[in-house]
Amino acid sequence: MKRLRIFCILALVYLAGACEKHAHPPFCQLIAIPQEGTLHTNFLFTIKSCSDNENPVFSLKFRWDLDGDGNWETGFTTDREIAWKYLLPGTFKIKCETIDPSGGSVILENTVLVTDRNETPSPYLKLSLKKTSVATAVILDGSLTWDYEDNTDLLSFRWDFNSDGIWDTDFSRSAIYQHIFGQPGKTTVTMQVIDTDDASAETSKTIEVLNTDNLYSRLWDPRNNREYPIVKIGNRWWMAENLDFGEPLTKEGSPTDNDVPEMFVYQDIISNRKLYGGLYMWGEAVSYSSIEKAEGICPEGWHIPADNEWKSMETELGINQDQLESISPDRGDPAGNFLKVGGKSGFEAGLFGMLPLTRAFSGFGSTTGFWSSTQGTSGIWVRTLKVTSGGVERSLQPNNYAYSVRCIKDE
Ligand SMILES: [Ca+2]
Ligand SMILES: [Ca+2]
Ligand SMILES: [Ca+2]
Ligand SMILES: [Ca+2]
Repeated sequence: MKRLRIFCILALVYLAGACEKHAHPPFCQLIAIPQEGTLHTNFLFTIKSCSDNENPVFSLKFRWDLDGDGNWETGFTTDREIAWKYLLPGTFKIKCETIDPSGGSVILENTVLVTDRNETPSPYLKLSLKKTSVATAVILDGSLTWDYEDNTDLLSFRWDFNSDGIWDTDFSRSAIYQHIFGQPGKTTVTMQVIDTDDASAETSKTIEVLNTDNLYSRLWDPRNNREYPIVKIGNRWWMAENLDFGEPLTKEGSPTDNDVPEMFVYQDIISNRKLYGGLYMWGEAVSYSSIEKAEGICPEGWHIPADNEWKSMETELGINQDQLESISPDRGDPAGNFLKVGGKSGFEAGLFGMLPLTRAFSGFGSTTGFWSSTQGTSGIWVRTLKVTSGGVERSLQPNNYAYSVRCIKDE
């Protein structure tokens, strides 16, 4: 009898201990981000760092009262995160009841402050060009600026074209402004926007302004989503950067007429294609067409310039009729300098070298060459610029050298 009593007492103690053990509630943290916001703030409430003595933490479930009014906004779920916006300002108590499968439960709490203060506008500025000239009007477009309380047409904008801290316009309701940057060089333009409740914000963009009286614009090539600056010399538009389109081969590779545009990239370093464009054998440049002004690998509506189109451009740069036919390396000096980076034509030819038959990249920093689509008796007409000369060399070169490509817009 005594034994049985002892056994019962032990059993009760054990069961009580077990029950007590099962009563252990889970432990978690309730984080609110941010702690303070407005009627537009998307608050994020997260349950973190859970532990539970008896159950795996993934078995815990949660339900939420997000405004402290005692009504649960959700049922029990395993989601540990909930986003919430408030319709009225105030201080809100957030409660999260956490239960484990053994029936243990705990209520976690946090508090957020919601005010109805005015939000500052979010300015967004887009420039119609990344590169421009001192002669070209650029569209400064702030129309994608937005504000929680005001429509964009109620916002006011003003501009500091050189970011010297002195506003160059008054406030105006127009989000779009046209401006000619008269100073060459890199310049930063700042737009300030103010809402009807006097909250303001600023944003800036940098633009490169070239010292040429020729007009600048841009060409977008949808084939590889590449944008090029373009310049109008005389009455024709030229690419103001080397073409960068095609599949790179290493310098030992041999391009073929295979419907794949193939090119070489300086030093076989792929990232150089962005900086210097591709180097193309002539067949690839003209897509194996022998027709003058072939579109070749140019974007639609553009083509590989004919020898005569180069000559027309050179005439604009002051090369006279007698010199046009010359094959002297110094032909038309200083027209070659006008074509180089920083030159007054805006053509911006960099001396990025070429790839001759020896298959060693050569001439970087000292020379560059551009194809024409015109064949001569013993080669292809090419234009070459050199660091040692102010001329534009016009020469016949083998079609299996690799030169840069500048496309010209169709007439
Ligand atoms: Ca509630
Ligand atoms: Ca506002
Ligand atoms: Ca200014
Ligand atoms: Ca090919």
